[in-house]
Amino acid sequence: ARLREDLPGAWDRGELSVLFQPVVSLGEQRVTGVEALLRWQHPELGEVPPAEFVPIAERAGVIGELQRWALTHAATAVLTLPCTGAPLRLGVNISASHVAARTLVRDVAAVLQSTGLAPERLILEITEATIMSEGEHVAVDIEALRLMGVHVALDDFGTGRSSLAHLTRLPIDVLKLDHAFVLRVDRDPKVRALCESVVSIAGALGLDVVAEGVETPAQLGALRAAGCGFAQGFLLARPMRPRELVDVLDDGA
Ligand code: G
Ligand code: G
Ligand code: MN
Ligand code: NA
Repeated sequence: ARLREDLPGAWDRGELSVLFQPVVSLGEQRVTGVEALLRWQHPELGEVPPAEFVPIAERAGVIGELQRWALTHAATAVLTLPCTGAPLRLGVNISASHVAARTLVRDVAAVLQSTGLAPERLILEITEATIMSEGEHVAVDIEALRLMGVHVALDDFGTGRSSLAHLTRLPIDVLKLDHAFVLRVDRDPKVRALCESVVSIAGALGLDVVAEGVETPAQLGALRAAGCGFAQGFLLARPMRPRELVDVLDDGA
């Protein structure tokens, strides 16, 4: 009840922030993008994780407001970063009820307009459950976003009801291979074979594959061997403030 009461307006009180976790291209060996991850510093309760407050925002009917703040804040921060190679891409997580609310297209268009971020640089991270479950208009809205030039990533691929057959029908550009696969890719030959198949099918469909939650060199090696194009995880870089990101970008990762 406490969080439910305090969340609305937390963004206007300066209690929310966005961390950015680098996404590394394994081929180019450099940071090609970042994933924006929300943080809430409650004045009395301390840090509240997004897994806790995002569902509260959904139930309280303020997910649109929260997400507009997050999108605007993240886009603005990314536009201040130095850029040597191709412009950094920005991944933003979008929750199911925001897609269901049907304000997503309008909200994203407004943020692109107000910040000046090129649509091609934005990747909306949506879970398969969301893409599949919300009925007819979801496909229509996602298609409208893609027509604007915005990219869509299938988040947490491999959890829930994912299937390779679905991939041919989903309106997506990027596939984010769930942490659960990455955890076992270096030790379990079956998981390794599965990752190789996913990478190969994704390639045939023109999708980029990002491995999530890479924590060890052995995992990274196995993913590289499987042909995975991009990786993200504590081994490569933690979620960080824009100021810290500058150093990672300077290093060329
Ligand atoms: O950063 P962390 O691992 O604690 O994130 C936990 C969950 O919160 C992840 O599933 C992530 O997708 C979600 N999350 C983080 N930032 C946002 C956001 O801006 N919007 C939504 N809808 N979810 C977010
Ligand atoms: O659901 P989604 O994929 O958006 O969640 C991303 C979450 O994964 C973030 O909360 C982020 O903090 C977390 N994360 C990022 N890198 C790692 C990692 O290497 N290991 C683990 N366990 N979590 C990670
Ligand atoms: Mn994500
Ligand atoms: Na994910």
